[in-house]
Amino acid sequence: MNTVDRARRRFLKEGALLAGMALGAGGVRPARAQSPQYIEKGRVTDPMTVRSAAGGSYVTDLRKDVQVNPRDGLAYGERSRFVTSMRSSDGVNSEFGGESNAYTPLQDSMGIITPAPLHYVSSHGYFPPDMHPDEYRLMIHGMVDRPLLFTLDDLMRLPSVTRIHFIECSANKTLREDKTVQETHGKTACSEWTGVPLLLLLKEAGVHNGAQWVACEAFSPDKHVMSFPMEKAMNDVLVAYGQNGEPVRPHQGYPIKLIVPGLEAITHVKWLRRIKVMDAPALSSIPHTTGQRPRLQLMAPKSVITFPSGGHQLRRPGFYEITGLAWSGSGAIRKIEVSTDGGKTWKEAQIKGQALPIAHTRFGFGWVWNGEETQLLSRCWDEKGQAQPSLAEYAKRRGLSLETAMTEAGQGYQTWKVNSDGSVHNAFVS
Ligand SMILES: Nc1nc2c(c(=O)[nH]1)N[C@H]1C(S)=C(S)[C@@H](COP(=O)(O)O)O[C@H]1N2
Ligand SMILES: [Mo]
Repeated sequence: MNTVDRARRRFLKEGALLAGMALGAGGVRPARAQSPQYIEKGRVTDPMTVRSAAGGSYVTDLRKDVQVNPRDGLAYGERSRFVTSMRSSDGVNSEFGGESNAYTPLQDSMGIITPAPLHYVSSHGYFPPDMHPDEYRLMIHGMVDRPLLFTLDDLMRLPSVTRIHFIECSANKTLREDKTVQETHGKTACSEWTGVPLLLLLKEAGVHNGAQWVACEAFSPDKHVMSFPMEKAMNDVLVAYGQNGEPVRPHQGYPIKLIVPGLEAITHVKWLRRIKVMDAPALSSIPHTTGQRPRLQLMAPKSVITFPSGGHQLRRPGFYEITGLAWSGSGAIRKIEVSTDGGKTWKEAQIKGQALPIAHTRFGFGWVWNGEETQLLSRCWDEKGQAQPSLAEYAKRRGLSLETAMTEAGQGYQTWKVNSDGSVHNAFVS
């Protein structure tokens, strides 16, 4: 028996679980199986007719330089009009006039890459600066032998690396009133970043002995400055110009975003213009945050079920693949467990695709919903053996009340309550 047969057999054996999907209570009986059809000028034809009617004309033109009408969605692809997933916002930051925060719609996410137009945005209320790439300069100075100035072209000529990393704002936390996973966890996203290792630029500049820190500054009006130790700078930091196969988007820091893998997202300076090598951390220049100290926090292991999650509606009992994301600032995710009974029992989930270091990791878990009220939650471990703490564990460790632990750190296992009517709600965290 070949693998296809085996897979088919397994599928048929498990088919009983799936039966409820097509024909179960409330299910719509599918129409008689039909061969694929194309609709042409309002007439239904079969594919052969369409092909012969077209007379093969679409392969006769060998030119490929014809201008595309920018309005027909072909020049820069648009998604189907039936796909409506969008960032949500928590309103306008009156101090600076821009939107405060925009959240990733994780409830619709697939795989591990967040499309750039859906990547969450946190810009402390500022609109993205609109700089022509020819005017861009990156300065490396301070305790170095040779202060350097790079144009964007200079940076793009250097040996590049491409890596997939998540970023997460340390304010990514569940509030009781949050309804969807976009609201509870939408301040994280994961992209494929392309850029120059900071290590390479620092080596070129020649770092002095005794230099312990780098301070990285933006050219946005807030002059966002963040410091982190030389050890990190010489390790895996990326001066990124690429995001998911195209230039970094304006909201993410065009033309350059600093990627500091695993550190809280506030250190990932957008619109980067200056890196100063120092013997002490620079004080943060953001007056409206508490960040007057250098920020070095590696993001703790975290996981969340993205389907089903708050706002989803299960239409009938039967088989569902529970799916979600897990990540850690310290390395790769090793294990994810899911509970479908409010945390009484746990079973290991399946890692879908690869578990990459400091990247969102997709998990799946086959579940047969019996139609009764229950609670779904997940927890994870990373390759360093660190566990995602439950809220109680976290509170105990820090000597906090559960409520304070939650508002302070956004820790705990996100819990989704499934009602017997199939509606799914935020049950806060366990
Ligand atoms: N220049 C600049 N960089 C910045 C910020 C900012 O306001 N200005 N916000 C920081 C914070 S708090 C976060 S969470 C991340 C968000 O990155 P994103 O908007 O690309 O998701 O950018 C960081 N880098
Ligand atoms: Mo943030």
